Amino acid sequence: MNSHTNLTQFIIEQQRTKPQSTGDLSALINDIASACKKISHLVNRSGIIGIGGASESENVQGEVQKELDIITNDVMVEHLNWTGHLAAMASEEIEDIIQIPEQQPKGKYLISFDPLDGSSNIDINLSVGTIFSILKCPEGVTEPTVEAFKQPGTEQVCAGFCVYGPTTMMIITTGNGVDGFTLDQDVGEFILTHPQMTIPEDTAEFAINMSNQRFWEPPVQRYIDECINGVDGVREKDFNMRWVASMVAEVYRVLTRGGVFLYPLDNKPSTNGGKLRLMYEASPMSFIVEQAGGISSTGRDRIMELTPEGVHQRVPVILGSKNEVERIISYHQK
Ligand code: AHM
Ligand code: MG
Repeated sequence: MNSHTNLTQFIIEQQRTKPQSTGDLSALINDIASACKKISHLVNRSGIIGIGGASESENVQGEVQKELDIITNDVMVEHLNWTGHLAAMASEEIEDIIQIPEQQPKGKYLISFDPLDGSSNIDINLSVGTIFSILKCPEGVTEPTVEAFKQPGTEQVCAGFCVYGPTTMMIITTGNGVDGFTLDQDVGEFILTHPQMTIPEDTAEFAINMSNQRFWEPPVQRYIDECINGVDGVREKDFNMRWVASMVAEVYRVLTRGGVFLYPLDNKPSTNGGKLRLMYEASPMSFIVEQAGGISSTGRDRIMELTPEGVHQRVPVILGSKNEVERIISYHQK
């Protein structure tokens, strides 16, 4: 492949390696990429066109929605509900499953997405993103309900995210490693710039919201204390800390230079067992992280093996560099 391979070429070339492939998944990934280009444009122009603020509504989880949360959800739905590749959709912003309109053809896939992750960062001009997870609709299911989505992360056929930062990037996996594409704004194409991304096994960088420290369990308290003690403590090395409050930016950093990202179990009344949602945040990010050689766990269970109990179920997330996440898991076992 030359250095100017674009996303369309890349997925068609991958599709040709699987003779039984119908091309449906490739077409669906292209549809998602089109939606993400539109979202990138809207995010970029949000201040100018006056859509950067809060809306008057709350989502199902009681969070005040940003105008862009609602607009980007509509962009995803409008790009995906008529192309014939999906049987149903689920979104962070919508309580129930989103059905395909009756007049449109249905396809064989299900998608879950967070249309604008990290949207609290919009006002302050930091990175935000879109996360998605694709499953096969179970055989024989023509009217999918939430039950159809209750599949463990190991059943994902594709996962990805787009980060709208200094450049817009799309990161995807279909189970053959992780590839990163940069949006060339001049020609409107995602160009393969980061083939086969891998997460270094070791790191000296952690990311956690320290303001929640008093709510954490002892294993996480212990791990972070040891990092902070640096060369003077048992780890005998100094650690660096980052917290962007935008999972897409944190996972992108981990994919690029390693690190560990934690949104752990806590006893904060508002989160009730973790903040991040399994179906459209934790599960797709776990697929990507594992495909890049990292580990993703709740501290006790491999996130990829969890079957969602509902669309908006929350789980603790600890992911990143292999040796560091293994250490944190071992602290949970003690
Ligand atoms: P969101 O989907 O409503 O944006 O919430 C998810 C985000 C993650 O991107 C990020 O890791 C986390 O919330 C930040 O939470 P906090 O504000 O507690 O630091
Ligand atoms: Mg989110």
